[in-house]
Amino acid sequence: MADTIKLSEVEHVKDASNYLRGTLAESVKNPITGALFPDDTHLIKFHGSYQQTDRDLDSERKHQKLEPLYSFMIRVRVPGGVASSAQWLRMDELADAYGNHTLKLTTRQAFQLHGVLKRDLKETIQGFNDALLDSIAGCGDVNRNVMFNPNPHQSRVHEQVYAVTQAISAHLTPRTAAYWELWLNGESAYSCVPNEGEGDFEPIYGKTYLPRKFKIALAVPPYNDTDIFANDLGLIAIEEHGELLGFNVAVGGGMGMTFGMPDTYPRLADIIGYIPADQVVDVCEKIVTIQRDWGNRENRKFSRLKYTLDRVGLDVFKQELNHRLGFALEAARPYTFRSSGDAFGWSTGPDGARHLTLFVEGGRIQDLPGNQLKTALRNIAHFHTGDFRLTGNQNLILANVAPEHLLSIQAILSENGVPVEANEVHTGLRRGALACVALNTCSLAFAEAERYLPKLLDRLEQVIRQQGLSQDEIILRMTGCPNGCARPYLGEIGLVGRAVGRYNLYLGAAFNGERLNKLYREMLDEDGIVQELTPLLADYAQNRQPQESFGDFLIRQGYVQPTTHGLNFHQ
Ligand code: SRM
Ligand code: SF4
Repeated sequence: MADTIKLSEVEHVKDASNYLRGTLAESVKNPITGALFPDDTHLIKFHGSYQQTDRDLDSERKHQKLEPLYSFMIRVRVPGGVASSAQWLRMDELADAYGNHTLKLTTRQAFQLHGVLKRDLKETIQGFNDALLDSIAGCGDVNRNVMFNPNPHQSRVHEQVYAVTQAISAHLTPRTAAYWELWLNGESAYSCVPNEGEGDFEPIYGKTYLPRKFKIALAVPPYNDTDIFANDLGLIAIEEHGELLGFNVAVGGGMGMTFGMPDTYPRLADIIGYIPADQVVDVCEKIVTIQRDWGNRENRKFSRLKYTLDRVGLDVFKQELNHRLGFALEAARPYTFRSSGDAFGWSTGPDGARHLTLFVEGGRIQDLPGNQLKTALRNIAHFHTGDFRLTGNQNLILANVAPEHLLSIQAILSENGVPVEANEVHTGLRRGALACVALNTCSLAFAEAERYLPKLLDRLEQVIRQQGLSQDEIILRMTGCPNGCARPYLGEIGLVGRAVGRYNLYLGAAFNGERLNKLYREMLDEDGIVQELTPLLADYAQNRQPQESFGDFLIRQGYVQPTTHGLNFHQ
């Protein structure tokens, strides 16, 4: 007799939910509390939202015998990160009307609104639906926002890969009608609404969806600006004579781990072969279904595809994939990644169109004294005829700027104190830095990240300038816990929160996103971080070889051993 499987609690909730409906309708209407019923807190994730509390106020409210200040984060999908001016304006309005007056550009090219009260959830979702945006599958055990940086200045292949990105995203969007019923009264301006009779049938996912989240990213070499190896499924575009031919397929990436559990680890995806472009959607579907059938549904700590792969072995996985496809993957084709960051400032595309990549610290669109970024972008969106492109590094491209708008865009940014050429204002260290949200909204944060990193960088930049490294690109990534939302294990410098004001320091990832870093020191406070990094940066400034990146240098000098696979990350 087969062993009895003890499914995790979330599996039961999904199973009983009638395709993600649960009791969400009643929960949302319940006026007694700002929260949802417990089971619905799992289900609302599939609708793109998390129930959160304001952690800055939790203890004060407890003291006053009040329930926590519940509010909701809503993650709005933007496949490939491309949003129109009208969509930008709508998100800006909604942040003011229902959110905390800021927009977060995430590390997966989505918009996040924070601080939306339960009573405003419906109006908010209807608000972005009117602008043809949705939050379905923003979170939850499904395929998430599909990443691709369609850097408009680069090539025609980027346009072709962007079309593939949209096709994958649409194909893997859940078919349940629950989202449309609950938030949109069964109506939608948006084309993804299920056809009559389809809404209670999930041809790809089935009624319990996937064991865990699933992530896909695409990239066109030499730019790995979506960190494809951090994804469950990464697709590397292979081109010939400026035309897209197909993709190398990489599987099993993921960042999350838990402190004190060495059998959890970050892992980079392994390349398993090549497929022609017209088969890519099918390959994505089959990989998703293998994970649906083989992924661990008992313990969510081990549910991601990376653990499935290390359990069954890459060869068995490949055989199963070939079997489900009915053909074998070809041998992977050669490619080279050079970098994983963004290039800032004005650029010109092959068609002569002009684009401006702006540095957005921590991905947060807000007005600060002396830097009114939110206002500037709102004013630009009123007339900009091109689009707004969110990058996987939390930055923003104003793409396809009409020639007659160039000067006015420049003027608006400068009036509002927004630097146009980040290279002239910030060090390479700050420009390449990523920080996750962490406090005050993330319930899993042990330490600050987005709110604190700018201050830490003020100190580190002094060292950088003293050492003459101002314009050197060095990748630093900080998170408030080991889950890895800013992909810290791909930082040449990775800082991961252990406790309030204390971080583990990881070193030695590759500049192009092809090697993980390694633990160097634990539980450092701010002085400790600066003291540990100062001699390393000085050594780098004096003894590096031409073109040698900081991560490679640290390994050559023996400060850390290279991590060659997730399984030896902790060694
Ligand atoms: Fe993440 C959970 C924020 C990208 C790995 N992530 C969370 C939650 C929802 C906390 C929670 O579960 O209660 C955070 C909400 C904070 C808040 O207040 O907004 C959160 N993750 C984010 C964002 C907003 C970080 C940011 O500052 O940009 C990113 C949203 C991406 C998006 O638009 O979809 C974000 N999260 C990532 C990434 C990066 C990526 O995908 O390239 C990772 C690492 C890659 C990976 O998935 O392995 C990531 N988030 C996690 C994990 C660990 C998953 C694991 O397999 O162990 C969790 C915790 C979990 O799922 O249990 C998590
Ligand atoms: Fe929250 Fe941790 Fe993700 Fe940061 S890394 S947003 S602290 S879950």
